[in-house]
Amino acid sequence: MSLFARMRMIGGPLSVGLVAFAFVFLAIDRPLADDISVGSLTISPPWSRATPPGAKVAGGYMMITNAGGEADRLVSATADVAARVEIHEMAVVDGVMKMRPLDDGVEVPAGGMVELKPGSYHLMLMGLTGPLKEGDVFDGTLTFEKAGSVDVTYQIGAMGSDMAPDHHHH
Ligand SMILES: [Cu+2]
Repeated sequence: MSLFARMRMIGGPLSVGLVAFAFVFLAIDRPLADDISVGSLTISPPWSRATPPGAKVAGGYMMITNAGGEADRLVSATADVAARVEIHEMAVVDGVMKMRPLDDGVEVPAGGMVELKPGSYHLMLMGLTGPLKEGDVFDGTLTFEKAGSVDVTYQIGAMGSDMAPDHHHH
């Protein structure tokens, strides 16, 4: 066997190893968002979805768990990429999917949870200042009737995605 062939035999597995090593580092390098606590509430890392050029609205999603003995209520939100944020509900009315603003916000039941997700309750980010790009983040606030206000950071997932960008890490 030539020296060259020997080197290739060693080099093959070595380069596979290096590629695997690089992937591990990439995975570690990406900061994983943590749950957010405010009062008796725990909020999963909020997320949104990439938008096509010219889009003026985007959704905002998260899961809110209430460990307390009293119901709370998400009453308003802001996002630094949007002129304003509404709280919406999506429901099938006469076979047609429709959404409507919830002026009183959405309840987080005592000892229970509410999930804001595509096709259900969601935040509606209105008047986007620009397209949302996958992999970017933006800041915002959530305000609860009892727990008060909390700063949050949204991760932007793929266009049309129906789960949080870091879902597979859990
Ligand atoms: Cu909506």
